[in-house]
Amino acid sequence: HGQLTNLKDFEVVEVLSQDPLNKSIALLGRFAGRPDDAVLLLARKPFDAADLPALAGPGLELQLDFVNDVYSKYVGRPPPQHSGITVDLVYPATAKHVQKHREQKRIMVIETPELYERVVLPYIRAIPPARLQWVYNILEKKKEVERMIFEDPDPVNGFMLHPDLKWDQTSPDQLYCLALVARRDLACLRDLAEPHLPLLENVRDKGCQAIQQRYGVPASCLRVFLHYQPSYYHLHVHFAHVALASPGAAAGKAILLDDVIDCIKTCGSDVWRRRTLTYQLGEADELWRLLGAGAQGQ
Ligand code: M7G
Repeated sequence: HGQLTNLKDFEVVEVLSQDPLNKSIALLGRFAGRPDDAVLLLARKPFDAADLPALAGPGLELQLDFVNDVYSKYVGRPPPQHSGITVDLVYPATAKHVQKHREQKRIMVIETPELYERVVLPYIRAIPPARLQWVYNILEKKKEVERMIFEDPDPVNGFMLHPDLKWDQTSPDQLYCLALVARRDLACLRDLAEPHLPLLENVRDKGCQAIQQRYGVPASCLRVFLHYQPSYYHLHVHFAHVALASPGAAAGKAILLDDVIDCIKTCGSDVWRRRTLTYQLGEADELWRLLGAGAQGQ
């Protein structure tokens, strides 16, 4: 699909989830006359201090709600250039995309090395490579080229750093960037061992440096982590501002890159293969069924 200028043909089929705190909503919909599903994510943008003179000034139209003593409340209508919302569209969306955004019961699962070898590894290997197309598009400089923050082209220890889809790049205290490693043979945390230490340290050090240079956010303000389980099995590292409290930064999902590195150094090269890993899964996740998560005692 190409570029849209409006959503006139979009029909909402279902509200998948809502997050009043993050002021966001996920919708399932279709475009008139087309059979494919679309996932549409809408979110209110955070305030940008640079917009304030225009926003908290003559441009803001006020409609009174009430006045009581020194307290008053209004509904404000900002000028159009400051009332933008972020709109993320996945189209055509697979059942997997829909399921990922649908409100669902969550459960903690305990993955032993045996479960990993027997259930999770075959699951990862069976994922169609097409699901990583967006990653390869970035690595081959076919997409998001002008968004690139940094590149280390080394085929073994190299990586590319981009703003994450989740971040609209307005406020540095919402910073969220993503490092995609250049090599394609590492799927996830379980694959990491001693030979990968130079890669991991390179991503951490040069990634932090590039973010400091571009956005002025120092390494001490960055939460640098991997996901287990990730959604995409091409090794990547999340760089999020430490002030961001997103579910993706929570225990049971995020593992700090420094801990990944230190664990290999202190516990041995194959530690991430030997460890039992506990993490959260959504009920709609394919792995939930494969791991017999319902049968794990919940
Ligand atoms: P993950 O740990 O595999 O899964 O992270 P999660 O989505 O459950 O966290 C993948 C990361 O890649 C997420 O932070 C996404 O927001 C980000 N991401 C996903 N896509 C499809 C894109 C994309 O097309 N471009 C960019 N820049 N980031 C993406």
